[in-house]
Amino acid sequence: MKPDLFQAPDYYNLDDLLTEEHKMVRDAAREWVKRDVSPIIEQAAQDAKFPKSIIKGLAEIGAFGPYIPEEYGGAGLDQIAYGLIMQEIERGDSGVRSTASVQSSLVMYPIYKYGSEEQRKKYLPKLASGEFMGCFGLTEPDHGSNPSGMVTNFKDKGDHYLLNGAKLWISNSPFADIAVVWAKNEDGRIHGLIVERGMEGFSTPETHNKWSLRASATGELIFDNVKIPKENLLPNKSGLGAPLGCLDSARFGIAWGAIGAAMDCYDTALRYSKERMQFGKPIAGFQLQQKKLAEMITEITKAQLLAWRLGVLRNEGKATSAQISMAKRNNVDMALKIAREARQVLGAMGITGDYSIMRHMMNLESVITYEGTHDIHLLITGLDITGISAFN
Ligand code: TGC
Ligand code: FAD
Repeated sequence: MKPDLFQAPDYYNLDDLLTEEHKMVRDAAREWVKRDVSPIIEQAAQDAKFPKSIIKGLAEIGAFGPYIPEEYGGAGLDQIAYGLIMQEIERGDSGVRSTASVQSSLVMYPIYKYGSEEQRKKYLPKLASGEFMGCFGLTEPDHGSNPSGMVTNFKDKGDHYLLNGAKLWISNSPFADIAVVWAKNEDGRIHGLIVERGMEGFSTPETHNKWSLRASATGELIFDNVKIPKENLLPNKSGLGAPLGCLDSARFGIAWGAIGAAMDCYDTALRYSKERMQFGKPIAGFQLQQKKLAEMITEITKAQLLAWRLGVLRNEGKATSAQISMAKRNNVDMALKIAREARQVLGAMGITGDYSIMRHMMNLESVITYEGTHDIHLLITGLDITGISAFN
């Protein structure tokens, strides 16, 4: 892997829209990625191993619960700071951002938002420090885009619940200490339950042979008559809206994160194109390469503006789920297209692990699928503007 010479593009002086705190948080994350992620991430991806050594650093830069109040161990930051942290982490690798997204928005957020005070105190500080790692179980083998059809269920057994079923494609599951699991009660109502590693009948086999997000661990959650203490039910919200509310927060983070991956691809391609000589001049001097690079920076700039405005709306409590869907869909698609174009700018070198582009490209194939596929987000926009659902 080449040394990390990343320079962040800011074509429209977007830094002027950020506060000093935003810039401080962003720069700390950027430095950490350069120092602790870039040197090890390519090997971790090649080995298909989640680099556990980065957990401490993620906690230190505030990536676990950036917007969770400080009294529960979070960083107490606003939504734009959260977005900027995700952007910087995904600049390093989407799999590392995945780990932070899941911990923050899919584990800490539901415990903070829907949990009891006892649950908040018990879990949130340990999740913020990385002492506990968590995962989020919504997707099932037969229910991906349509989670309302889930079959994982729990029965009230008087002094405990009995949980049965299975979840698939779960980020962090192979090493998570706790899982926030969505399951139906006897009335078919969806609830969140906190399942702890070590509970009898609970196992988390790893999913192997991924060509994407190789530095992130993915696995299953299997529940075979798992006894869940009653105090582990999230008491304050039920129904599909509960897990979907968590997804809003995670999708917002992805809308920012994808910009980081795109910025890294663009920056790498720009630098390479100025150095690589063909036909007696740098390839950056050819119109076809300039077209690629000019379109990349245009799309990155548009995505930055979209994310920033969405951050303002989130800070004001005004962002709708459909607005978040639009940003997730647009920005991930933008990043994937840029990764493909940037890869071509590097010619054959672009397919090697000496550069980050191909890794970003393969990672983004997962990012465009998880947290709602590209198609599902389009249908969410379609429903929002027409009032007619085209899901079924
Ligand atoms: P629908 O009838 O539309 O809604 C059911 C209830 O939910 C409410 N709702 C939302 N609430 C909060 N946020 C949202 N985004 C919401 N969207 C809907 C809605 O108001 C309703 O509430 P109520 O009170 O009336 O019951 O539900 P539907 O069954 O028609 O489904 C809609 C659809 C297809 C959009 C939804 O199912 C969906 O988003 N599907 C995609 C599934 C998905 O995104 N899965 C992600 C799994 S987690 C993951 O991928 C983590 S990857 C992590 C990483 O590594 O980074
Ligand atoms: P399907 O729902 O089977 O979709 C297949 C295709 O059909 C897609 O192209 C989709 O767009 C299309 N389609 C589906 N329905 C419609 C429709 N109504 N109209 C038009 N087209 C449609 N889930 C979790 O719960 N927790 C996690 O931590 C997690 N991490 C993940 C990590 C990775 C690496 C990956 C790849 C996935 C992860 N997921 C996780 C699962 C992810 O959210 C699902 O893969 C995603 O929601 C899509 O579900 P599916 O794969 O079953 O595809």
